[in-house]
Amino acid sequence: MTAVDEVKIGGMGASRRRVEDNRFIRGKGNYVDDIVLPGMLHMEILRSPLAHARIKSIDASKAWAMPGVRLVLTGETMAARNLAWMPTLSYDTQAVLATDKVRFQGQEVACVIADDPYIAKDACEAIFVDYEPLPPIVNPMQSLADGAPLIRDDKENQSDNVIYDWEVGDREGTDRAFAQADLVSKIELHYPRSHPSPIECCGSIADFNRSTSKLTVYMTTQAPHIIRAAVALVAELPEQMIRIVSPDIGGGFGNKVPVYPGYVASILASILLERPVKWIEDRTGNLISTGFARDIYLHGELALRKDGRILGVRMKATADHGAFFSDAQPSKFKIGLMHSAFACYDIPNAHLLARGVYTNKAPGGVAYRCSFRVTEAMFFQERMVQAAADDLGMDQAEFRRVNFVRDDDFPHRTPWGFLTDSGQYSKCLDVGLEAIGYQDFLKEKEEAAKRGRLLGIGISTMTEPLGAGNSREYDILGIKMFDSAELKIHMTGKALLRTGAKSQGQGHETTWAQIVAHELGLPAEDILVEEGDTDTAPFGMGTYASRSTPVAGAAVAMVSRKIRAKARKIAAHLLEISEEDVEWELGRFYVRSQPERGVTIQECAMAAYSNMPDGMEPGLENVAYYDPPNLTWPFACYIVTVEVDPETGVWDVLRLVAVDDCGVRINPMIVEGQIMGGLTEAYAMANMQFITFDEYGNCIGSNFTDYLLPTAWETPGFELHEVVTPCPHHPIGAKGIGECAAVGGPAAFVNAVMDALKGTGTRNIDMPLFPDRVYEALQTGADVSGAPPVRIGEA
Ligand code: MCN
Ligand code: CUM
Repeated sequence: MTAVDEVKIGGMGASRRRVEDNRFIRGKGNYVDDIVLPGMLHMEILRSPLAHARIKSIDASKAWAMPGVRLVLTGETMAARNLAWMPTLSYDTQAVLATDKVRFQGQEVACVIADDPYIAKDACEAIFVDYEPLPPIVNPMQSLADGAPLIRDDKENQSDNVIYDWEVGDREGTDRAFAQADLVSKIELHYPRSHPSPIECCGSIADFNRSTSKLTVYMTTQAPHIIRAAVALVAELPEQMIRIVSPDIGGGFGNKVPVYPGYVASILASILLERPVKWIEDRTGNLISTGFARDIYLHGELALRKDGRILGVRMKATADHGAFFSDAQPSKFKIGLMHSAFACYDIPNAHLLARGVYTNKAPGGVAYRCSFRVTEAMFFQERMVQAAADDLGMDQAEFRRVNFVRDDDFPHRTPWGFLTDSGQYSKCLDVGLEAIGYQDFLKEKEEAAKRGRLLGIGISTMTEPLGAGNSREYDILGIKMFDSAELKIHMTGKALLRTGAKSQGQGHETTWAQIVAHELGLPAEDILVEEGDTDTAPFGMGTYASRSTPVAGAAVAMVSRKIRAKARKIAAHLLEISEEDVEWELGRFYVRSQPERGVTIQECAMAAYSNMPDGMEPGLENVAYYDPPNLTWPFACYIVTVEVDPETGVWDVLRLVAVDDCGVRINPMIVEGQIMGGLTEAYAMANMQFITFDEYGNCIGSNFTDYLLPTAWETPGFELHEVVTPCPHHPIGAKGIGECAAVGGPAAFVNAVMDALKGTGTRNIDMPLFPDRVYEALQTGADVSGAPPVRIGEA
């Protein structure tokens, strides 16, 4: 007998087809809106049309009088139960339903619960709110100006619109580095707001059962256990009486991490009415009120030596958080992991100064395919790097290579204190340059220029921190960041695996089974994976920051090893030898001196229930909680070539080469899918996705005719390559991949267009690089800002 063939059983490295697609491609997914409970009522939200206004009064009498209306909730109703405000994940407060003022367009003002959603919607429109308009603020410059109206006058010690001032790094050392520099390269950048816009909007069905006192909430959440804890603490309900179920999720991308007013209101409504209450957000509601990301202004400086070495980096970031500071991020860090910027470069000195401000916009800064502000960090980094190479007159690939952390330099401590542990940065760059035909393209570009054609090449290289925690450094509201897996091997050798993560489309049902197959030799198809129900799943922090593979995936490997350790004892018993004489090969234990005498893992499973050794606890199941020693640090190199039409400013992608190193790949096909999805989003952000605010605070881009999602038609082709540097501390050597391409991609597109415009004087065009912006740059040779307009005059 020989060991089972790992690829055949769908183990690690197999491009196993996604098991979840059996239901998804048949239209049989089970999303929140698919769930119908007996006696279920429907909730709609009335939102503010104004960005900043005092609420003088709310008259809901007409709504109450409409047939089929069961309940109208306003700020006043909520306040009576101490629920008008809720804590955010960043130690701020957020209005559930407005009481005093509205602070952004789209803010939740009232909720109607009725027999059907149409009645609820009509009744919302019958509510009369008397607003007294106040001057709206749509950008931080305005917000910080003298005499700016105070947005958060609800907060006791708040006398201006500043949320935080935060600093990290060595200010003096960095100043010294700048004093010694041959050249200082400076650039002003704005990473505009963007929106995750998952296909399924947010929603919840709260079902409070008075007779059992149990509250069940089906909801679109990426982190069910955190929600359970939040409900227990905020609503003061006993935790064992709360069950959060996150069924199939139609994409999350970070949109479904925070706690939204709609969830809270539906829960209260169900408790008051003792009936299930469903809230399903519409598209505009999703786009204008939930999940905004980015919106950071940067003044960046690099201290450079003539030979190309970076001596120091200075970043001054101003983050526009909108009306409430509700970022989901580790507590210690005010501007997320912005200070992970430049981690792939060997830089002795760095200093980051960050300021967060309130504006009259929806809460922003919620991560969108971004491990806590890492998308902004890497975008700024790579835009600064390209500008610096240009300022030095140095080749942009060479400039990167000169400054990369070398392969023999790990573990490497970054100037902002992160520890990176592995990578082959130059190799990835080489693979990319080779694939794109770098030298040939430079020649082609020169030739084309002679004929008035504008070609450009953009590079983006970065390592990013994926997989929070470890628990020493990472917590959210004090809850330490680790994760879990529970594995139950049934008598017949089939298994049930549950984790504390929660897939939103990433394919966990497929890949987790592959890890078990790799560890135990059970066929992947024999392992059922379940996530998302707090009554059954082990406690975990959920899925975001590409933490599932680094943390929950590691727990899957560890729990499998616990099972294997017990199975080994059973094997020794079955083979009637001592445990020391038992050897393991995939799927089978055997006698060391007699390899043909062995028992399969399935035989051990049967024995665990029918023939266990004396004194052994029956059964074959276990749970593992995994607290990673470090983050994982995947690396990526994205290279884009473009042609810009000088007459129109339109730019087309010629080629896109991606080289990703996410360590060992569990399922290469799924990894490639993640990369392609991320590159598509990166392209959308760079090229077409525009969601902003006019001077009155009206959200522009509140529907899919204005906020564009790229289809296969617009999206360029991708050429994917891989390099594998196993993660030294992860049990199976894997690093996260879920966000890399969305994080590193945007700068490659912008750098390519800016490279085509080199010599015009323009140093930056803010995303999205619309043709009119590119055209303006070509005409003026100046930078083109995409910041929302400052309002002239009074309200
Ligand atoms: N994987 C692998 N080998 C690796 C790393 C990952 O096979 N070395 C597989 C994993 O097992 C998993 C997938 O790739 O099936 C992504 O894994 P990972 O990098 O661990 O990321 P998460 O599962 O934690 O997913 C989160 C990440 C985030 S934060 C956003 S945002 C995002 C993303 O995933 N949202 C997505 N990709 C998404 N993809 C879909 N379809 N939908 C979303 O909402
Ligand atoms: Cu950062 S968006 Mo994802 O972490 O869910």
